[in-house]
Amino acid sequence: MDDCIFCKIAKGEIPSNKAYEDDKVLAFYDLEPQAPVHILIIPKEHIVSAAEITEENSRVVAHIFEVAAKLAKEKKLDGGFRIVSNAGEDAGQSVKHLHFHLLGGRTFGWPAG
Ligand code: DGP
Repeated sequence: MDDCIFCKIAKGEIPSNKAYEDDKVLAFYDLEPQAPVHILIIPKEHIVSAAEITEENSRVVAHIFEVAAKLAKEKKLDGGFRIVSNAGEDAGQSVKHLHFHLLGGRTFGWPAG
């Protein structure tokens, strides 16, 4: 996707503060952190949102959760953490490339905050 900002970040065309990278996924620090630790984990392939996860592309989602668990350990989020994926307008998804927010380092309200 030529005009997708997260595709550009995944390709290194736009710089990011990386937390983890391999051939399938990239994790980088959110520009507008909502918690002491706020990392975005994205598939390198363009998937619009969680609404577009299928049998064909879901393997990378499992991998993203493995990376999230590894990062949570690395960042010592021993008290807990939250993983959020906003999908679509009602959820406030602002970037139309599947991403998972890994948030930690504070306590969280439910369902928001
Ligand atoms: P969402 O609202 O769920 O679509 O989250 C998108 C997040 O992406 C939001 O927390 C801000 C972050 N973000 C947007 N553009 C950039 C960028 O260019 N670099 C980084 N590091 N984060 C970005």
